[in-house]
Amino acid sequence: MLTPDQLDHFQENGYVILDPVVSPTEFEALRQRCDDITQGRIQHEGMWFQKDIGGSEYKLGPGGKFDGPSDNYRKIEGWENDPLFLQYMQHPVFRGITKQMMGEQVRVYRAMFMNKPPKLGTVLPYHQDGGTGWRLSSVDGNDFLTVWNALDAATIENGCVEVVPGSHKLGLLSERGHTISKEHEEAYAKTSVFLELEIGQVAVLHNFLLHRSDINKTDRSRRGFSVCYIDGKVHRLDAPDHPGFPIIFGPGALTVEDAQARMTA
Ligand SMILES: O=C(O)CCC(=O)C(=O)O
Repeated sequence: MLTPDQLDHFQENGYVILDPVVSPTEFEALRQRCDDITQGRIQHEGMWFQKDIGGSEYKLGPGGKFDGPSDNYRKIEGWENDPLFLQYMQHPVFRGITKQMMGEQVRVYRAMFMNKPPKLGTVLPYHQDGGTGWRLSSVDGNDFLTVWNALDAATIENGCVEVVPGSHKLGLLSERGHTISKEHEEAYAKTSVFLELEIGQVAVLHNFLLHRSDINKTDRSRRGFSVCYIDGKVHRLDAPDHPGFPIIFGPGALTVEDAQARMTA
């Protein structure tokens, strides 16, 4: 659970930074697992890969199945299929925070690796997470949380996440798509904070918080692992009866044992 001070910071600013929730050795195993996946030594059904094409414009390459060993993947989704990452996502700290914010049953909208490869990286413009912009039934900040974990040290130079404190109070600006308009950016993104994080640190973001990230000007990668936890009741707007997203906490939740069994099958 967030402490009262952390909760105050979150409510006032729309984000809060946490110290690592696992030991350096356990976190190193996650970093190693990332390498195993980007290099194809471990592969899971249900993962989605996109390479980085780099640049200061928001232009993205195609995505799809594993596309060969590479340090230049920009985004990889589907980490709930990996037992080690699933175990991390189900850490009691995240269980506590999501219970505090949303309740008993929590689903995972997406669990993704976001990378700014050395001397590459693509600008990600200011945007909000979730809401009707993502065709989700979520309407307020009590049903959706983004938890961003620093797999590498994140700095201004290598393209750390940048946020506009307090902007979550504006509510949902992006009705369609998830980036905001130039007018909104000029009006609301005047003061920002760079979330420079040490390896293993965690940023908990309100879904309406305006955030962005830049290219990587260094020769060190900037890898992050970002999990969007949603209230179990949130559904796709266009498919209200669809069972929706995998359950991560509560009855019927994914289990590490099942993920492990699929891996060794
Ligand atoms: O990793 C980044 O640069 C941005 C990630 C992001 O926007 C998110 O996790 O919601």
